[in-house]
Amino acid sequence: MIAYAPPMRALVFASLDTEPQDERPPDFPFWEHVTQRRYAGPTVLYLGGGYAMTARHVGMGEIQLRDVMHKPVRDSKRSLLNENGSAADVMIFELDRNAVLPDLPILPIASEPLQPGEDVLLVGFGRGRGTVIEYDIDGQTRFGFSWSKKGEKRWGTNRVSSNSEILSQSNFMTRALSLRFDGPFAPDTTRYETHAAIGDSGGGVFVQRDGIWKLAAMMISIGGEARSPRSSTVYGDMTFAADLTYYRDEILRWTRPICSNERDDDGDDLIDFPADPGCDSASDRNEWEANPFEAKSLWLATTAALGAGWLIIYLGRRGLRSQRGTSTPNSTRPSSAD
Ligand SMILES: [Ca+2]
Ligand SMILES: [Ca+2]
Ligand SMILES: [Ca+2]
Repeated sequence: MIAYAPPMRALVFASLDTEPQDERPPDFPFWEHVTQRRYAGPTVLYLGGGYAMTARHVGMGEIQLRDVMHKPVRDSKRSLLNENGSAADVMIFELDRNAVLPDLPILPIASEPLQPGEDVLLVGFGRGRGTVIEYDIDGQTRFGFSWSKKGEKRWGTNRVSSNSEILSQSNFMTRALSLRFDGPFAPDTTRYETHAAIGDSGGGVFVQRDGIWKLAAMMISIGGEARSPRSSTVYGDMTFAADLTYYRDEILRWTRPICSNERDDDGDDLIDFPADPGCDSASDRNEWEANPFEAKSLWLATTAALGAGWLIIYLGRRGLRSQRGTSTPNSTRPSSAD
C-alpha cells in the first residue's frame, strides 16, 4: 500500500491533513535560529551572541545562518554536565569570532520546566513521512510510516507526556521530557501532531507562555516498540527532548554575553541590558559604565600633569607603597599594582 509520499519532508506527520501548510509557524520569532550542520546534517540551534547548541552525538560543525556559512571555533566544544558530573547529550560551541554574526536576538530559554499536557512547537531538519508500511507482531497486523530519504526544515506540534525522564544512552545521561505520537483521532493529539526522525536531533522544542516564545527543550532521541521495522514511525512512539530548563544555568554561564547573563557583574545592583546603563545592547560584553582602558588612561594623564616633586602613593593589598613622581608619564606608571 502506497500513501502520499512527498519527498524531502522533515518531521513525521500522520497525514496531509495534519501537516502545517505554512512554511513557518505564525507569529514565531525564532524560525531562523533553527539551522543544521553543513552537508545536510542534523539540526543545530543558534543561541545568539555567537553560540550554537546541538546534541552531543551530533557534534559541532559549520552552520548556515542567513545564507552565510559560519565555522566553529576549534576546541570550543563544551558538553553540559549533570549534577553527578556525567555528560548530557547536549553540547554548545562557539562560532568564528572573526566572522560578522547575523543580527539575530538572543534565544530565550524557559526557566520553568514543561508540564505534562503543555503544548509545544517542534522545529527540525529530520526525515519526513514516506510510505505506509504494514507488518505483524504476535500475529497482529500493524501499520506505520517509513521515513523519507532526505530531511527538510519543518515544524509541527505535540503535547508533553512526561517531564521527568532520564535518558541513559552510551556515555550520556540526559534529563528529558517525552512526547507521544498520537493518531489523528486520539483524544490527546494536537493540530499538527508530529514525531521526530533521523536528523531532528538538535531540533528545538519551543513553548509559548503568556504570549512569549521560549526554547524549552531539544530533540535528541526517539523510542518505540523494539520489534517495529527500523527507520519507521508508528502511533505511540515517543520523541525524547533534553530538558533545557534543567541545564539552563550552565547554558547561560557558557554562552551569554555579560549584558544578558542574568547576573550583576559590576556590583551596581543593576542586571543586564537594558536595566544596567553600562550595557549598550544585549550582546555587550561589559556591564561597566566606562571601559577600563579609558579609565586607566585618564588616571595616567592626571598623575603626569602633577609634575616633579609629587609623592604618588599606591594602595596595594600588601599595604602602602610610595614612589617619587617625576615629570615624565612613564615614571609615574605603577610598576606593580598588587
Ligand atoms: Ca502527543
Ligand atoms: Ca550581567
Ligand atoms: Ca550591574
